[in-house]
Amino acid sequence: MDPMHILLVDDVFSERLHLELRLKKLGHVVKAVSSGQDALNCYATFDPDLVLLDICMPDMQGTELAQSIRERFTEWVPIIFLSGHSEPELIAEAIDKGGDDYLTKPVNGMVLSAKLKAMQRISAMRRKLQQTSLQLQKANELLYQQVNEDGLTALANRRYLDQKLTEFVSLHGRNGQPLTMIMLDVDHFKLFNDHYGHIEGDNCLKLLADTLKHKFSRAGEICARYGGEEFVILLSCCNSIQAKKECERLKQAIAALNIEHGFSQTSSSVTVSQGAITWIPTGLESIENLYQEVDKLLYQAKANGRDQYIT
Ligand code: GH3
Ligand code: MG
Ligand code: MG
Ligand code: MG
Repeated sequence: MDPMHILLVDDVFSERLHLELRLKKLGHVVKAVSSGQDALNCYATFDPDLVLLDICMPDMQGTELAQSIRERFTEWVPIIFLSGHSEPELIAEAIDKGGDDYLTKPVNGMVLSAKLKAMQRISAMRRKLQQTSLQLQKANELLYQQVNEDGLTALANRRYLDQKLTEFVSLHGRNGQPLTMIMLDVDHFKLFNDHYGHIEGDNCLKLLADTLKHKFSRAGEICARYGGEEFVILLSCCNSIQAKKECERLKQAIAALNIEHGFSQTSSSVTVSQGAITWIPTGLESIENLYQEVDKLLYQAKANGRDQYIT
């Protein structure tokens, strides 16, 4: 089995040294300290698999130190007490205060090595559990990402947008602040695909998504791929004057990308049309109605000639 990191705490130099040498002989990595405070100071960096803890010490009793370790460090590590006393009440009290086992001094060699083996088994299991829990955590994060993220653009997807819009509506319903929703749609994108191909079309959507991500990355700002070549931006605490400014900035930022679109009937580069609604939510709005409202304005922007916004 793997050697353990053993933190040995004993105030008596000769006893500490004697035990340290025996543990090292058994192949373990040992950090030997003489006080509770020293033990606490080196605990996190040494990262022990086992703590061997003398009970009678002048600065801090071993049982007190065990309690401190349990309080400060959430990860469970076995603690074995060492003591010259073998009264059942003392043993019971020590275990009650957070110890896992108890050895009477002078420590018998066979008992020590048997108990260390038992602790090694526990340590190995603990490490395995930690690994599994880490793998689970990673799998969970990946799952969360896959459930909430659009695969092509890595923007939030429709599912996440619906959830955030519901949350924002309810939050602004309580705080009385205005909420803005912008919906944008790429102009003549079918013609773009038809002439430049679907892969270039995908690249264009990614570029647009990166621009949105870059522009709206603050807390209270959400951008999502609503579907196909349509995107939605939620702006928390954004009034109608600011909303207009944001639409204009977005228009400029997309023009600055200068993505060639020789077949657009609007411009020589890729443009978007935008609809934006700003309102102070009651908290009772249906999100489907909100999408319909903003879509109506977007439709007007299209009908008016595209490459523009209606707020
Ligand atoms: P309008 O200005 O009226 O919006 O015209 P449009 O051509 O952009 O609108 P239309 O709805 O006719 O076409 C949308 C196009 O978007 C058609 C579809 O193939 C394309 N599209 C949707 N999703 C994707 C995608 O993920 N990748 C690519 N390359 N194209 C997509
Ligand atoms: Mg002592
Ligand atoms: Mg569309
Ligand atoms: Mg379009």
